[in-house]
Amino acid sequence: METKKDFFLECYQLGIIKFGRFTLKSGIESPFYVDLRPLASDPKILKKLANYMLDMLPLDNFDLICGVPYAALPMATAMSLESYLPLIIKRKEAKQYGTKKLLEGIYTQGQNCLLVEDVITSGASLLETIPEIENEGITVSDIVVVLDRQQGGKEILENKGFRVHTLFTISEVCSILKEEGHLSDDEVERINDFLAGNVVKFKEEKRISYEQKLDLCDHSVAQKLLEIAIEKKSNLIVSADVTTTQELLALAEKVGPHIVALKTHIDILIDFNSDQTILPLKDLATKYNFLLMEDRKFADIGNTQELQFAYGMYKISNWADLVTAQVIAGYDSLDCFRNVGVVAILGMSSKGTLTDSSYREEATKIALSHPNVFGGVAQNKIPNELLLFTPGINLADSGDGKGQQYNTPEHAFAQLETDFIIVGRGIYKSNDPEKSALTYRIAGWKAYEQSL
Ligand code: S5P
Repeated sequence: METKKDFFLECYQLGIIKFGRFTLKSGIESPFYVDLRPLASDPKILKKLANYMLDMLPLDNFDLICGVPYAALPMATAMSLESYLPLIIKRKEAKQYGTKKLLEGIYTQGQNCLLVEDVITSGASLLETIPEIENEGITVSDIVVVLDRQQGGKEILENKGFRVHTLFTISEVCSILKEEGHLSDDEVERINDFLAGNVVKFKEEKRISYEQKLDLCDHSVAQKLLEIAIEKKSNLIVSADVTTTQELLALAEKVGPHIVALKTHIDILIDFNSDQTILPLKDLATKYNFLLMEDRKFADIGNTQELQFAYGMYKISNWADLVTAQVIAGYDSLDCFRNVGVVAILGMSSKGTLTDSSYREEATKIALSHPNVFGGVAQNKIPNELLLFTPGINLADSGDGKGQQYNTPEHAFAQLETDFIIVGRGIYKSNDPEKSALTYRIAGWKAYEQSL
């Protein structure tokens, strides 16, 4: 059976909470941002949400149900459909014509109305809405809320005699997200600080710039990548996970001006042909000045990797500027990658990955000491001597339903001090990949500059 925690994680996938640095309407800086409106766009989730909310209540107490405009309107509607409680609609502003009514629907004086709210912060919007309903002769005794931001609103309303039922609190949600690896200790601490009413201290330590990294990283491919980043003002790598040569080349043409590297999974192409795939791809790489990164994630003994790297139909060693490799087979297994740069897989972005901290520590030691390795793929900070590549970046989603877990460029730069963001579906699945690439490039560069 689905638990409330599972349900929350399902909701989280819709991108309802973002972590980073947000300036609220009041001017205060918050370490998180909540917007529950996406819940209404997933009918299954909305229906489940309605039932979770109704389950918390003694329904016999109510004659009517009403949502605080606008975000709670679909929630109240769904709850009405699930419970047969009649819905009334509260306007934000009275009509300028006709009845000038603030409440629409069928109701009579003396009825008790259940109020629905998406998020409760200070309680201000509820304190504004309740008298407007009560002015129509309707009573309000209970308020049901999806998420309590724990900033005093619930207590204010309870002190005025209302019963406030909340499905989730922000602390509960944070501990779920921490458990699932979506939040670091630092972030949780900052959120707790914020909830305790303190002005949050966002870390002011400076990361080192691409120019400083140029002095620190001596691998020629690392230097080339950094030079391109500085020249193009971009830290974006597009993951071209498409399955035909035509799509690959079309995508490279569109995103080429905005990227430092194009990441391929060359073995997913159904029509790979060295002359027709690689030659034009290399031309585009020269035309737009980006590198080719083959995300092969080698994971075998040195001898086999050497064959996989240089032989077979893909002949990766002939065209890739950099490759990804697991370090599972140990230091010597990486010796075969001559003439390319290796980005070691230190930690993965997927749910339940086995790359725990002790694995990452050992893998990082190998990455630091092997001359072929100049970077790492990880979801945590790595030493400055290595360039950090962070996949699992998406501005719109927080997951893909297949285990992928997404973060924003802001998170990757502010929390992980990443060097390069890797974006796949956020770009190649969008209606306008060129425009999306530009959006991610700007977001990535801004996040980099802000982290300096
Ligand atoms: O931990 C990882 C490592 C990699 S290289 N998680 C990842 O998602 N990747 C790759 O990045 C993955 O193979 C895919 O090509 C890309 C992410 O694609 P997206 O569509 O989820 O952005």
